[in-house]
Amino acid sequence: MSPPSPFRPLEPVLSRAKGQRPCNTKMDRPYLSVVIPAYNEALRIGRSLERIREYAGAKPFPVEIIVVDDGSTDEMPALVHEMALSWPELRILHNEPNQGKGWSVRRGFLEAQGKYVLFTDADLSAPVEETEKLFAALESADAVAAIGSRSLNRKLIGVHQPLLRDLSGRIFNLFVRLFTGLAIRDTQCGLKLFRRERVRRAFELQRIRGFGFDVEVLFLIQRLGGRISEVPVRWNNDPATKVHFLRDSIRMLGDLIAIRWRGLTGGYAVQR
Ligand SMILES: Nc1nc2c(ncn2[C@@H]2O[C@H](COP(=O)(O)OP(=O)(O)O)[C@@H](O)[C@H]2O)c(=O)[nH]1
Ligand SMILES: [Mg+2]
Repeated sequence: MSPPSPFRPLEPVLSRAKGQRPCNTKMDRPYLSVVIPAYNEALRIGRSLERIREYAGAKPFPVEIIVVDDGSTDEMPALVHEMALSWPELRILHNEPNQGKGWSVRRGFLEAQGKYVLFTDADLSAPVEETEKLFAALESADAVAAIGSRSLNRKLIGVHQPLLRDLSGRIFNLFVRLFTGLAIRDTQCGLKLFRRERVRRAFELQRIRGFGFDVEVLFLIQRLGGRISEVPVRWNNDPATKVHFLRDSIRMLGDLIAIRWRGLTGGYAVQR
């Protein structure tokens, strides 16, 4: 893969008079939508949203932020509502009750209006600034999805995942390749950028509600003829986790079997 070029907007959609302040108001159709699935993230989301606000504020285009509160029982919804009072581009959707990360990302994606949709974990283990690399890869690889990867350049990993998670991630990836034929080294990184219209169908067809959804969406994008670019990104693992290792590993293996089964039996009704 060619090295990422310095970021520049993909199209001159936002030509503005010189010196004019970038207009980042509710009136503008967003160019980028940032979808954040969040479950009981009161302790982490405030700081992450501030960082995203800084990132978005430096962009010459409108950015909307969609937090999908997945039936949280902590203070997170109230906290986000409060931040939204002074940030009109921020909104929050509520699931009642908890539906799962996959279901939440899908909901946020289908609500998003941007030409591009970024999905990021609430803890920003992959820093939001790495989105620049994803934009560059979308452009240079003529891809419809650019996905962060922790496997392509290990030197970019500052704080690693715990050994057991890292190892199980590698084994999971072998199963992903075996079951889906996806030639991707890391399907699970929580930073992914999409051209919205080009991958919309894949998200509509997505059914997996939990942590295995990334594989399904990528599988569907590929099935529908879209190109996926895998991009090495920085990663500083936040050790707090909502993942129940054993329960979720078993579920994710079940997800792979389901994807394989539906793929073989025409269960996705994919029409290219
Ligand atoms: N919507 C939703 N998001 C979840 C759920 N569990 C975790 N998440 C989100 O998924 C992202 C990654 O979770 P995290 O606990 O950091 O997982 P890890 O980094 O893989 O250990 C965060 O944005 C979480 O809020 C859930 O049940 N529903
Ligand atoms: Mg995390």
